[in-house]
Amino acid sequence: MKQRRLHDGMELFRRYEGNPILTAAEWPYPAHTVFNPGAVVLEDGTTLLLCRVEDHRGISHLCAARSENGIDNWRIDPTPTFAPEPQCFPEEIWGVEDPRITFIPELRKYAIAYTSYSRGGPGVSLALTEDFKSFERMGVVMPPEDKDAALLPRRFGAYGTWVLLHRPSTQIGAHIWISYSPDLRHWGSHRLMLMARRGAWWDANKIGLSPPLIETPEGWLMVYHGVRQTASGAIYRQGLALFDLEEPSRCLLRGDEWIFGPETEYEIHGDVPGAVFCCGATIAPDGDTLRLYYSGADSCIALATASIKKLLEWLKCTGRPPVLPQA
Ligand code: BMA
Repeated sequence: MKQRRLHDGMELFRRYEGNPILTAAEWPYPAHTVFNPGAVVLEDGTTLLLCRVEDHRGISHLCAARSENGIDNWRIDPTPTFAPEPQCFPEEIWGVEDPRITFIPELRKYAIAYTSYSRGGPGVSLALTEDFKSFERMGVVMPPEDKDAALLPRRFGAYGTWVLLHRPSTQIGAHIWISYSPDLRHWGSHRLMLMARRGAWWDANKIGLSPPLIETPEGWLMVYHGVRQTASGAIYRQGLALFDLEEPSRCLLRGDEWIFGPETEYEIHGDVPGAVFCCGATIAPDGDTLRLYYSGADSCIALATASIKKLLEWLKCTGRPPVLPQA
């Protein structure tokens, strides 16, 4: 029985009983849906969610919600915190979406990698902030079609290069790539990091990063989403992989089964039924509880928690090094 529990990935995450934790109904101004928040714990212990808010035109902006305990009593900014600025940044003409936040100790700033929805499709843009009030936009760092990006928090290797994960859509499918930069502006040395599987798999053809990578003593823990196309639409589920601490492009282990998928009413009914999608996670004060802030059906924000130790145990028990890409 014990063995069975350890191998059952679906038991790793526990949904907060008060889900959903944030919906458009709580918003201080008119909003169609709120979802896909970036998440971070600020220096004073406050949890900040930078939520994607879709307005009644279908255009998204970002709005900050803050809570002392990361669970309830959210204080929501009274007006949009980070709105598209297409006059100066034409790539934001159809909105800004899906922020992933990384605190960069060297800069003493938060880096936000977000989707800028341009006429050419979704691309990746970067912005820096110290306080989530004023923002320094760096513009497009990965041209369309590319999304699901996040920075790692420090430089790597002898040349001290910054590292960005992202998900371009190419002729060979939608896989997770890794790219390097000397200055956060110019990116190169692009390479495949994790490939979508093929055929009947839950993560066939299209995968993408969920929250930014989580640093653990065993390696960088990746929660990623896989998209299964079915006759009645796509199913978005979450899976796990582990990467080398010093060489984050090197995958050590990948789980075969998904560990979190749509089940509840608020995950199955909404604008995109059957999508559990995630851009942000934090670690609770106990140092082990991962708090995944995710979207139910692209319509609301919910919370699920898991022990990082147990996620790693599960990966070590059931995961395997990935098969190299086929030529
Ligand atoms: C992805 C992104 C997300 C969205 C998800 C599910 O491709 O567009 O913004 O939440 O699909 O619809």
